[in-house]
Amino acid sequence: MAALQRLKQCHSTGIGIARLHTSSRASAREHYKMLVLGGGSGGIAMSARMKRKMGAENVAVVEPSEMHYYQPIWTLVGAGAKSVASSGRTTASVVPSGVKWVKSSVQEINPDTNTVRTDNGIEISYEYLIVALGLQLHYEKIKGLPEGFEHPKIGSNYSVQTVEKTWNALQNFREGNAVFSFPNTPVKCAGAPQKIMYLTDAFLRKTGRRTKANIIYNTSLPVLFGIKKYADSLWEIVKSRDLQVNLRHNLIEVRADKQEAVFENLDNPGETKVFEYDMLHVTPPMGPNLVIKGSPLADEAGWLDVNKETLQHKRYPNVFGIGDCTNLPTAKTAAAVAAQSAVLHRTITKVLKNDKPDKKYDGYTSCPLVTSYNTVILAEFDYNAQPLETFPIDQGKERRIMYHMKADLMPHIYWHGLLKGLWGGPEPYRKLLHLGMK
Ligand code: FAD
Ligand code: UQ1
Repeated sequence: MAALQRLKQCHSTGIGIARLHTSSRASAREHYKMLVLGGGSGGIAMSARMKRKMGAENVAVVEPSEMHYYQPIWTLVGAGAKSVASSGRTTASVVPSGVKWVKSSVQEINPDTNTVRTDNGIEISYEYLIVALGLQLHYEKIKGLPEGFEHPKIGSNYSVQTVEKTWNALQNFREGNAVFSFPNTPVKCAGAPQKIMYLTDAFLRKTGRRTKANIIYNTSLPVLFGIKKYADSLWEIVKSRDLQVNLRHNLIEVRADKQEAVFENLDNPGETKVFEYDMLHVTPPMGPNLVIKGSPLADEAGWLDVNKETLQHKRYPNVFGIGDCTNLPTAKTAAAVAAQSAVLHRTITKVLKNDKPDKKYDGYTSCPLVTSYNTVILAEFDYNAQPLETFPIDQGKERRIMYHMKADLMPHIYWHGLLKGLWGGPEPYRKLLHLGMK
């Protein structure tokens, strides 16, 4: 109950899953050469890189949450293959030593005066600013949520408060419909809404209940996945495992007391369809961070308006962006953050020397599409929606080795590589592995 209360509070205040802090230990010093907003994947990776570049005493990161989560593992937590505890570490342990952690929430960004105001009224000025505020989840945009999560049979891998509810619902499934949704907004990790469907299918087969289940994926999109090569593979899987896919279906209401989910048909406005469920997995609508949306840094839609090659802000040259909060036209993932962190490091190095940024971000992003408890299709692609694969094998195929990469190797790369500012994505390995190949 308390957790759900917090979920409601967080969504209305726009702090995502973060816990609110009313006190800050911001020191009397309120100016930093490099100020980083947000201590998630991008914010911590850039804090580590900036510490190396200019010394810890010149860098501060503003982040209200006591805990830092490795969100990609929540797909496996929702399916009972990992514990939620394994996904979190304290923020104190991931902020690079010596870098100032301002434990509060940014309320206002004023790039014309180079200042930021926090929720406890502190004004911090900066010479350079990196914005890494992530995106916001909007469960409340679906009628009946988030309070519907108080009922069983419903879960969501997208929030730490609801991810274990997915596993509960899966274990308690008896017969009927298992329904999975994909919202009518941009999302982070666009594969995650269907990964949990494949894991559900696998779990029900393993436990002998698959014949009693209709597995239904209702997506707002007109496609199963945005990149043709991987979509083709996924359609094959969907057909061979008897999974029902309904395109252009958008979840608008959950009647959790009756175990009913209401979808609208986006191709026929006004037409709605009610699905009874014995298990429902919700991927919430998502949108830009409201602090950015309310600032001069936003584009028309509210995302941070950055140059898609250099990650420098289009109008404020001392402001930079990384990750889910930006309007970079690629899929929002931690893999993209990794590649962006290397480019941004280089851009800032050049800007500090009054040189022109030279390294260009190609839109690299990756989505390990978990298709069972021991297989993954490793999608990797760029701005042109073209596969940009690391390994010289066909990654459109389901592979066991890629599952181990996702489940066992990637968390280490995240905690000890990306967050330490040492992992800038697989580009160097891709080049090495493709030596001599066209
Ligand atoms: P985040 O890591 O979300 O960090 C944003 C930070 O900003 C948060 O710590 C937040 O507390 C803070 N913040 C927000 N508002 C304020 C404020 N006002 N003031 C101060 N701080 C604030 N990616 C992959 O690469 N591979 C995957 O397999 C994968 N699977 C995923 C599965 C799921 C279920 C989910 C939820 C995500 C998955 N992702 C995956 C996506 C990945 O986790 C994100 O894209 C990545 O974490 C984005 O990093 P970020 O720094 O932009 O945002
Ligand atoms: C990656 O770099 C990354 O960031 C740390 C992820 O986030 C968890 C990923 O899921 C993937 C797939 C990559 C890309 C890495 C390789 C080795 C292909």
